[in-house]
Amino acid sequence: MSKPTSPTKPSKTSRRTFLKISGASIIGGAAAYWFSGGSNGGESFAANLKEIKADRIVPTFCEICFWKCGVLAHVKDGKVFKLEGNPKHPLSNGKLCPRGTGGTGALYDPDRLKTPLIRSRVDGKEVWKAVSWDEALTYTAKRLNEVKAKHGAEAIALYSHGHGGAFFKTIMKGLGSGVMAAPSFDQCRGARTVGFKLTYGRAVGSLEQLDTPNSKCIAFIGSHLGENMHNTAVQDLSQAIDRGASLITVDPRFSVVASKSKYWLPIKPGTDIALLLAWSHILIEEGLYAKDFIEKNAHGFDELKQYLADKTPEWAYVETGLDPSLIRKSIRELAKNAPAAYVHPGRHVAWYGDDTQRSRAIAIVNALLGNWAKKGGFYLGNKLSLKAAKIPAFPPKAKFKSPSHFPLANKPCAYDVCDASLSTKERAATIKAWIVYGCNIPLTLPDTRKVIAAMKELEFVVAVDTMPAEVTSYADVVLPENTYLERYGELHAPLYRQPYVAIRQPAVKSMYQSKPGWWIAKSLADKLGLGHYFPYKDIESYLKSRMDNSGLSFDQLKKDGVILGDNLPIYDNAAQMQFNTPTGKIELLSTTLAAQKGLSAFPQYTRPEQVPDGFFRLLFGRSPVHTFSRTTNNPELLKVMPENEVWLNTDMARILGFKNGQYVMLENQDEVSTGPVRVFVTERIRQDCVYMVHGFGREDKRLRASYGKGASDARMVTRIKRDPIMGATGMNVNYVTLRKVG
Ligand SMILES: Nc1nc2c(c(=O)[nH]1)N[C@H]1C(S)=C(S)[C@@H](COP(=O)(O)OP(=O)(O)OC[C@H]3O[C@@H](n4cnc5c(=O)[nH]c(N)nc54)[C@H](O)[C@@H]3O)O[C@H]1N2
Ligand SMILES: Nc1nc2c(c(=O)[nH]1)N[C@H]1C(S)=C(S)[C@@H](COP(=O)(O)OP(=O)(O)OC[C@H]3O[C@@H](n4cnc5c(=O)[nH]c(N)nc54)[C@H](O)[C@@H]3O)O[C@H]1N2
Ligand code: SF4
Ligand SMILES: [Mo]
Repeated sequence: MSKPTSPTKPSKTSRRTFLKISGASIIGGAAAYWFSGGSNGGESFAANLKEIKADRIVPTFCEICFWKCGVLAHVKDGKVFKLEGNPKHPLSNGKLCPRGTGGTGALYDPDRLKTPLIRSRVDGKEVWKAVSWDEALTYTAKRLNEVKAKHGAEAIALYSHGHGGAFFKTIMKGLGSGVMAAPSFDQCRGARTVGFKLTYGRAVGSLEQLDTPNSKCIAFIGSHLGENMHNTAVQDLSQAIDRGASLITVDPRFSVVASKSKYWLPIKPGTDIALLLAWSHILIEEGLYAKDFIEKNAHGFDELKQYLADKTPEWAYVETGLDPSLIRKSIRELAKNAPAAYVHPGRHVAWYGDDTQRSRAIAIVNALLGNWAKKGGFYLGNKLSLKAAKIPAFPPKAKFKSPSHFPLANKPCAYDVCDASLSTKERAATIKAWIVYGCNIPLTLPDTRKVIAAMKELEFVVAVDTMPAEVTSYADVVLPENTYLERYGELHAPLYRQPYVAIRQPAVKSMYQSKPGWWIAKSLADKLGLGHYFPYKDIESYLKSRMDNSGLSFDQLKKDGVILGDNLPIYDNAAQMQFNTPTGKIELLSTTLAAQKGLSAFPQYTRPEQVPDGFFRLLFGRSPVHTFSRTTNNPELLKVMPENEVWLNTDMARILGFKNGQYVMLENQDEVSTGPVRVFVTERIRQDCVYMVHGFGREDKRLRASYGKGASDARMVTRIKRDPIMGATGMNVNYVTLRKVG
């Protein structure tokens, strides 16, 4: 294939206005960026807001994604009419992202779950029966206790994602089951955690410890910040750009951040390790690496140098399709600005099955740049240590017996839990019941077909959700949680640049029969005979006691939504230069991996499988106005982006006869299909791949606003490549064709 067109250099003005996040006007602003790329048209709901005076303004934090920005909910006549960023909260600084602003759509979505439901049989037909909470919880407890009695506690698995999961983990610990899985591990950032732990002895946290506002040069490897809309990360990047930082974007697609970059490297998908090794090679060969820093802090430099000797840019060119001069220029740009320069570690890294080693390769380039605990590089952050509540000791946890073995998977892989729930010719299922909290498993795990088969085989499934999401369709019991705007939740005190504690508290009363997660978990625990693990009357008294015991004011927290801790040093701190690795150094050479049979001490590059003729590699990512399937029925956000599209290179569209806006079906290598979905014809993607936003192609008819809109990338992910180190499910290994419809 020929090389994609090179990016035009962004104008000064377009750089300056890069994704500025403002208060209520945000939808128009961000949408303009997104839609200038040619996606669906949209209108600003925020622009319609009249000057209404609130009866009260309630500080809380957002749950439209997992970043947890501080929100001010403006309430009038018992209704939330506006959400704004809390100026006191360090994650929002008075601003929300477009999705956060549209959080009222989650609250007032007419399709919400309204009552507890039990799957029942009437005249031989399966129906949902609306039941009381008492009936639903009594039944759930009975079924879970039956499974435990028959198969042991380890036959019960929990899937959770989101802040409320903690309450359900308490139930699991009380039951004595250690089978607690989350898609944020093997479908998301687990490989990054393990890769950085192997190299630096610590993970890059959920709030990535990147000193972006002070950075002079940043390289993004497929991290599409700006479409990936983590509020503070985007605000920080906007500041860096204002200060003249140069950006480098490595992406097969001309992403929003690529359009703001000095260099775009339109890499052949799946070849990033080759580029990263060549970058490291150049740093060493040209003597551009941080010599003193490496000498003092790193282990295995000489071996690395030797390993990289033949990993030249010319070698990488053959693999990546990237011009050697572009490879040289881009790494010299990073080196010139180091240590105030970094390669972004990414977040969703479950791509090609080489994910831990790719994360290690990123960690190694950063080590060579000497940016650890440096201004403009990685900072290490601090957190407030809040006192935990006193509860009785838990029984010993029965461990998950995974059907697969990954030496450094430090928690159960979500995929393996599903695998263990499904009998095969060789083995019987060992997992018999699921508790699912806030995860839409059929769209989240690879191979929807397998998830559905597992859910059908399970003896019991209870789903706690706000929406009639696909996962609820296969459950026995559905428990309607209220939205974050109707409930209290656990305190939030993360590791960050500035330590703080934030509160989630209700802005309005619970709607319908929905209940807060803490209440559901506590009431279920009572029925299971585990009530002693929730030794409080209500959550307010629990939160107050935690704050009191930590010497912090609960009243002030309720009033401001957040309390800041002391600003401690975050750079050049001796304590931060201690590395919790076997050698006590930054392990360029991983002694842990070297000791494992079949694993390699350095990141090894393997050429990805060739895309079969007539197919495109399927890539996927985020839209600034949606979060996975969480928001694709949100009436406010649907106004801005009602369906997803499939990006197809202009030349390929011409050759194959596809027109912009035309609807097609997607079919993959396993003859699974999804759609119809609109084609977006663009020069902004390589010829060998197509791209779509995850979360659309909804399949439950109860989701009236989104049912059948767009296509499901999840349906196309029928193949995976596992990371041999920690089990990440590489999902970018599927191929699709486009079939004309109508
Ligand atoms: N094909 C494909 N698969 C992917 C990805 C991809 O891009 N493509 N991305 C991967 C990544 S990075 C991640 S992190 C995971 C995300 O995986 P999930 O967290 O499972 O993502 P969602 O689809 O948002 O599912 C969230 C569910 O929670 C429900 N929900 C929303 N708010 C609440 C609430 O307040 N309480 C409760 N109880 N439920 C709530 C929603 O209705 C929805 O059913 O998916 C991974 N899987
Ligand atoms: N608006 C919004 N923001 C979000 C989320 C959301 O749902 N909505 N979800 C949040 C979550 S949980 C996560 S994990 C992050 C995910 O966001 P990111 O960490 O940014 O990661 P991905 O979604 O994997 O990245 C997709 C990008 O990688 C490119 N890509 C695909 N294959 C390759 C390749 O082989 N090499 C390179 N170099 N690039 C490639 C794609 O073209 C695309 O631009 O976003 C977070 N932010
Ligand atoms: S980044 Fe956006 S959606 Fe996520 S918590 Fe913040 S405001 Fe909410
Ligand atoms: Mo994620």
